[in-house]
Amino acid sequence: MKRLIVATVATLATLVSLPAAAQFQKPEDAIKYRQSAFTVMANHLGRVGAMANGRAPFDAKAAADNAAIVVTMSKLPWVAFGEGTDKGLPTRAKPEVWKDSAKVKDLAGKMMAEAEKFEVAAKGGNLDTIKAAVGELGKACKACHDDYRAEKYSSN
Ligand code: ASC
Repeated sequence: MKRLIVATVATLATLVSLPAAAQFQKPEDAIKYRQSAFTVMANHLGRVGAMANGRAPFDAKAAADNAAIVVTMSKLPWVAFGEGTDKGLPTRAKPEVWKDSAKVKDLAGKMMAEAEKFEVAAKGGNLDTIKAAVGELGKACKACHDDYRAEKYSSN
């Protein structure tokens, strides 16, 4: 019991004292984390995208719920692009991500802002407005992918 308490306190102390960027024990943990966040974000955006292009019936409540998830997820990947996380698992993040970090930060900020606007649109319940917001958010995703995401996964 005492050992468990010591171990728990030690773990908590590490979590509290490390900066956010150091919350990952290994580069592969960071890569897995950011890929997971993007995967979940894309999935929930895709559900509304399907309503926007008529592949799924429009469901205003589901659109708003999915948009809220997109906003939450949009905030998560960035901390997992710390120094040294360019390698460790196959990744599509180009080396330029770490060279142009100010640009990437700017693009990430724009994407998060479009995600917020998308949520406002989704809560409004008007399909045409939602379609436009999905389009703008998609453009903000693409703006980063164009320069910073490779076609293929690295083999490291
Ligand atoms: C999505 C998704 C992306 C972006 C991108 C926009 O729904 O999964 O990666 O939008 O395709 O061009």
